[in-house]
Amino acid sequence: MPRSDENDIPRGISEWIDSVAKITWPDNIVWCDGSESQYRSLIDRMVADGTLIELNSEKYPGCYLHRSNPNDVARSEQATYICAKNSEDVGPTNNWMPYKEGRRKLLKLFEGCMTGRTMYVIPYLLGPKGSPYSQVGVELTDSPYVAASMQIMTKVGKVALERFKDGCFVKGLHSMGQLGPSNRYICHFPDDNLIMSLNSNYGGNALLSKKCHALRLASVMARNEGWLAEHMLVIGVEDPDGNMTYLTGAFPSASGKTNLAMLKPPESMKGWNVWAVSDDIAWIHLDSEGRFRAINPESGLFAVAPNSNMKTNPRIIGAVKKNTIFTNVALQADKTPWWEGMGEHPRVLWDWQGKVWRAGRSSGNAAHPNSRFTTSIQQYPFLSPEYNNPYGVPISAIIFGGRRSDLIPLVYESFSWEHGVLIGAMLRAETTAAAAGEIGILRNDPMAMKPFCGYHIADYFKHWLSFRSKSKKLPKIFQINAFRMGRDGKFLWPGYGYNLAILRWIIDRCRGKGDAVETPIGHLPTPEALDLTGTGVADSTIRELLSVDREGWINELESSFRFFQSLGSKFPEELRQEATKFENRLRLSSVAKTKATLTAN
Ligand code: OXD
Ligand code: MN
Repeated sequence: MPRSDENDIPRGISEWIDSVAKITWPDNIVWCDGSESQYRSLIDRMVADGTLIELNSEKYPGCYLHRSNPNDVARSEQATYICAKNSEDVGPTNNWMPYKEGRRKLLKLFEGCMTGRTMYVIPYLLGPKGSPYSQVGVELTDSPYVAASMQIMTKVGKVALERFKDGCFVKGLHSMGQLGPSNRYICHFPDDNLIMSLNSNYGGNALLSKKCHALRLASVMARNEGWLAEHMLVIGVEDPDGNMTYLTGAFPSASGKTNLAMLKPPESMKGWNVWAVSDDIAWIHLDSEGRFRAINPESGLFAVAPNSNMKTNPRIIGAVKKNTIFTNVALQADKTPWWEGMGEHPRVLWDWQGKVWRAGRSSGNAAHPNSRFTTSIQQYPFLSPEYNNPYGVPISAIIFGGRRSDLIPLVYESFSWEHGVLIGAMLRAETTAAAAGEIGILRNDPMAMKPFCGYHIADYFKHWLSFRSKSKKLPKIFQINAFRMGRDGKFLWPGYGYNLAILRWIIDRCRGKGDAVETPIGHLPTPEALDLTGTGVADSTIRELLSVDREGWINELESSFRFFQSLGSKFPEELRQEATKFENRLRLSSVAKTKATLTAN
């Protein structure tokens, strides 16, 4: 058994490491202590063997480029399984592998897979130090890229072991294997708090703290213990008087969540600011007064690079210019990173696979559309001062969103908690490059959790509904859509910094202000209730953005009914009734009435 610098390695952990070493046969075992010197030696080793390329040390100090195996550049949803005893525990939105089969199959595949390699032991803490909501995990991996990235994404070493008190920790076993698509598995065993991941080095498949622990396994724990583990950003919006309102937002992968979390207010909204608590994941607990309080379990950002620029996310551009691991971006001659949407396309550069890319001669993207940067969240200059609050921040509103080129208005508010849950359950969004597969396909992604809910999604809806009886201070629920397009295929809304206009209306509504009209889908802002200064959005455009297409919504609801039907008998009756109420509202209203209501205001 390896010894770490810590004297007392809890028994449960050392026994587990021994048992894994017996199966995987690593040449040696290295304990990760989270120290700067160890991070350095991991990096040096990877630079020496070509796993990392050092970037321009003057312009990008402490930054490196990693190029993945080309078949391993996104989350592999096809290869992701929940290994529970019954398929009914897992539901139709997950791949199921029977528990025993999963254990047997994976243990066999892991046999001897670390021969000739080092096994890194990574004890990590998710959440603020000293928080009752934080959790400990231990990832065992033969990937130095994973070991170094985990040090950015979580709190590694002593801080985790100190928190380990009751014998409870999440076990993560990862091996690069042959890094091939065959026999690639990302398996979750909720009954054992165990994750086994093989043959991928991609962040979402291999940094087991992230999607596997903080969402899939944590969602199961949250259901059992009465809290929520969500695919949500968390922000604090500060008004010109210094009042802070905290909001969470669930958006499918690569739908602008990071940009919204890092929104820079436009010139026209002086005195406002947005502080990031989380860009991807929120753990939400009810406090003793019945308020939702959210923490960010993560310590780093693993975000999409393409299209990040001074317009879309000016606040991150400077922050990733030091101590950052870039994955699958393109490389310029001066050894600085480049990606589509960064600015002018250099005439010659190396693409994400290391091939020469020449303007006029090469086709395709130079950077992979899902290329990423991994950076400590501490480097982000507008990190909320409450980021480390062990009890989290009090949430006033939950926002659902996603890429929808049609139908969904710029913003609207639900009538009630149950109606808000229905809006989340009905969420559909266009697929993005974050997961392997076709891009731009509209799919059901309830609460942006389709790939991340570790149990039956119908039970998950039930769990959301259960909060109604637990608190009278639940957040208001909204849906937003900054991606609606006009007939010419152009976005109707300028987005980015101007999304603050949407957030301000949401905050107004939370404070009992903000003019609205009642429509069958919910409360929509009147055009005058939105601060459109500087947006350049014409009156007719804002009316289009706030219009309700009754026929389109009836079709949307029909499609949702089909989806709900596919979830089987576990689908909660309460939600079915809510959907029927919605249908009745739509059918009883006429297009004319809806339009009249909107234009009357
Ligand atoms: C992510 C994702 O990487 O959602 O955050 O895929
Ligand atoms: Mn995500």
